[in-house]
Amino acid sequence: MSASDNCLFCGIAAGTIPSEKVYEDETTVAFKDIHPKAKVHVLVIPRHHYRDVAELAQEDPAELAHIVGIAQHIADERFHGAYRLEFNTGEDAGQSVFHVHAHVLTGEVMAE
Ligand code: IU
Repeated sequence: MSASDNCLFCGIAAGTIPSEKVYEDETTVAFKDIHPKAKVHVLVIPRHHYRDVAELAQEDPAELAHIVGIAQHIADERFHGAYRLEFNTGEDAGQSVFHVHAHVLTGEVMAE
């Protein structure tokens, strides 16, 4: 069994688990976080399973750059290009889903 067999976000990427998608292309999916922490809170994920941003950066840096570009595009459309981008990495940093995801927080002025 591979790491992706029981992965929630692999299911969302494949469309077998429902989500509110805001963007998708061949390699990447963006969908609304179910517990939004900002007016706009979108998760951007590669379709391919990587555990965290460190593994993604190592294995497919072009995909990481693509994810940043999608975050920028969402913020350009929703909030004049201003956004916060978070990759929680490791359980002690708050990572709870071990399929890399960028939190894109935007749509309102953010406190520090
Ligand atoms: P974290 O960085 O791994 O803690 O982020 C996981 C996020 O996934 C968190 O913000 C959840 O609200 C979100 N999420 C989701 O959008 N849909 C789900 O079915 C589940 C978690 I489980």
